[in-house]
Amino acid sequence: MRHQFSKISVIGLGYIGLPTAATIASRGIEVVGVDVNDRAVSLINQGHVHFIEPDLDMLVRAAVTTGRLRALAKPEPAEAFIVAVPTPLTADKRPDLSYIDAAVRSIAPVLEAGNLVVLESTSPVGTTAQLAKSLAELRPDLSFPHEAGERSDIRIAYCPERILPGRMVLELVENDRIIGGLTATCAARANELYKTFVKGSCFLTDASSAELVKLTENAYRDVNIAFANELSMICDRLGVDVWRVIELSNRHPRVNILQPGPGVGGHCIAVDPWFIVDSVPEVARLIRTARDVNDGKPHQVVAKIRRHAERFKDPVIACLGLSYKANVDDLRESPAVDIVGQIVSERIGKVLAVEPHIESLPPALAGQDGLEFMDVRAALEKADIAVLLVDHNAFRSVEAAQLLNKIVIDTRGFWRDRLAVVERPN
Ligand code: SAJ
Repeated sequence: MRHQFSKISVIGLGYIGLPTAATIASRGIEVVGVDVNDRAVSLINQGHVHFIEPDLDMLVRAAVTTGRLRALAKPEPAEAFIVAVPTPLTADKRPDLSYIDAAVRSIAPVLEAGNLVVLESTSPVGTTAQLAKSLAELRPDLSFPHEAGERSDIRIAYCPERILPGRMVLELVENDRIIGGLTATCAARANELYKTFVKGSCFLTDASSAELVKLTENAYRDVNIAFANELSMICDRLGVDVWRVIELSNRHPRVNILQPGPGVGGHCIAVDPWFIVDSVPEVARLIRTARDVNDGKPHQVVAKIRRHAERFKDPVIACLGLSYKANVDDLRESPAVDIVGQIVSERIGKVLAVEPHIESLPPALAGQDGLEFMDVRAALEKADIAVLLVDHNAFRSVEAAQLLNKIVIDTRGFWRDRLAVVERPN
């Protein structure tokens, strides 16, 4: 067994990099976090976080206070580099790997023989091999596994993150990990790194398989959510309660249907299946269709709101929740933001937007006529139509009396118990 790591660098201090960096630091290892966002670097160095995630603030504060976590704008030498930068989609739904390219260029000058580089960013199959080639071009003085095999100076592996926003701090330690090495030695070295903080099992494989495992996990969930969303549209047409149909179907020992919603958001499930579609468009037909079904759901919600709003002269519509899912402040790819944006731009009615996890409207919605940001109580007092878009715990306290005599569009089935006692004009 090689020596333990004493200094690790994490490139990218976002949703994945920051919890990873702080967790490794909590194991007594020196961690240097690198980010191009000056505000994030400065906040972290003061022991603060730049997004909300349960328990992360405490973890980061402890790591910074003990001097084990430092944030910098540029990498410095370390024994291992974990690359956790975004891999968004381009406008034509293709993977944008420019952040990985920038990370490669930033670490190349400080790489030393014996170093390990692990890519964690969700990536199309072949990206880790390409990362090795790019580093080799920038550092011809070092040998890399795609050419030198087991004798390479630099070890390179892929280890996808799998943590669920809202449970990140826990899942980072508890979840099993998949480690794909460009060689067996690369995988074994990465395994040593992850064993310093992962309590779950680490399964070793090759880099391409590990890349596809990550995409498969999220595409699988997307397809299953698409089934639930399609079912909700079928039930709407047939006048049947989708929540009850799912509840009862799930009493079958081999059926486990997920929950319909206003659409699929976030930076993972709504994005990653496209990486598979982009690689093999002629084969990935079901995965592609699931994306289309889930992307179509917000339009169906808007159509429903439009239909109900037509009954009012000047409809006031309260939209509860803007984040992409419950109890997080993350608005990325949020169907709720799309829905609110569409109602406003189509001038369906006056919109009162509520999101307890943020302080003001996001740039995509701010400053628009006919849209106000307010708390849930005020919004429900004024609204003719109440649309529940996110099942935040904060909305549990809404009482049946606050929904009385309103049109209620509950896209998550969250208020079913209250709606049973509310007189709901239809
Ligand atoms: N959603 C539904 N119905 C459901 C479940 C989810 O409509 O029954 C919606 C949510 O409201 C949200 C979207 O799907 O808009 C995605 O939410 P999520 O909780 O399913 O997943 P993410 O995007 O927060 O995190 C996923 C996780 N992947 C899997 O569960 C396979 C997480 O483990 C990954 O680490 C993460 O993607 C990632 O970073 O890839």
